[in-house]
Amino acid sequence: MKNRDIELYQTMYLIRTSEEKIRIHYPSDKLKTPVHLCIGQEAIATGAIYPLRPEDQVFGTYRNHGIYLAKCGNTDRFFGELFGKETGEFRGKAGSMHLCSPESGFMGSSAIVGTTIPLALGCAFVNQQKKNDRITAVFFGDGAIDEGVFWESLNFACLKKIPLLFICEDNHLAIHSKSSERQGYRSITDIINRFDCHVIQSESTDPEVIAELTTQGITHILKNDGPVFFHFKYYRYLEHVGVNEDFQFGYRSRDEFKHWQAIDPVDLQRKKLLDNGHQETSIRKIETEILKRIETSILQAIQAPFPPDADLSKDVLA
Ligand SMILES: Cc1ncc(C[n+]2csc(CCOP(=O)(O)OP(=O)(O)O)c2C)c(N)n1
Ligand SMILES: [Mg+2]
Repeated sequence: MKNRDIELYQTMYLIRTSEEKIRIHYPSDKLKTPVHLCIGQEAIATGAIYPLRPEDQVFGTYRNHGIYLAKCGNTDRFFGELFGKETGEFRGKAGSMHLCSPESGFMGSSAIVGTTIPLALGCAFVNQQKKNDRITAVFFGDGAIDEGVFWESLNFACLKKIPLLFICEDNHLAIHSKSSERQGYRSITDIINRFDCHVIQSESTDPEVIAELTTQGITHILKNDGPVFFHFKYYRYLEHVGVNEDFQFGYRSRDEFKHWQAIDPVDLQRKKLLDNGHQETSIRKIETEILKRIETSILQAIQAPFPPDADLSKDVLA
């Protein structure tokens, strides 16, 4: 893993810059989809997906841009989908909230909280039956823990030692509701530790730390020791859905944000690259290449045709 520091930075820079571009284009109404941005959260998808192999599988939520870009990285199909075009991953029908790319191992995402957890469980169960050593990871927010299906899935996974990584991305918010207003317990990890489940927790915004912890989880799974629950904390920089800051609504304060901004994952990793001896010019070169790639994909998406009207009811179950 000689270039791990730079590879992780490239992925995080790709995610951050793609979303910053979405912020610019969103008000034009050309993006035909609501967006739930993951700015501030990049280290988790980047670090957790890094040790996975191409054949390993991931599931996500509507806040999935980081997962898509870390696992599939196809900016042409990514922006094509967001702009609702024929060139999109699902020819414009999935939008941001249902992005996935099964051939790259991104198996599904959904707007309905908690729903991909049992799908991931089923997928991991198949892998276990086939003894194919594939790993499945499911990303979900702290709000999904409020859903019964999370507990049913966790219970079954522990009982049957299912090779599944439960990755909880905890921003302590479900839209505007804080965990303390929703949860009748203090520590989720204390509770899950009572299950036959390996628990790993971190507040780190360093993708190398997340990658190390995920590697530990994978090792646990490959020994057939059952599922792993990761509790990763982060801070959502922007509003729940949309592209703006929302500190004016009073449900959270800018002071809280400042603490997390000081440990911003992208900035930290860039500083680390310089400390590790990478030259400023070579970092800039990488950034410029990624930026160009994103701009080209956006331009292509804007120019691409919409799917024909006749396709409206194609691939739709009714
Ligand atoms: C089953 C279900 N209940 C309620 C909603 C409305 N809803 C949409 S997003 C959301 C918050 C989920 O929070 P969390 O899982 O922590 O994810 P985050 O947005 O913080 O990433 C809720 C309640 C929904 N989409 N699905
Ligand atoms: Mg949340």
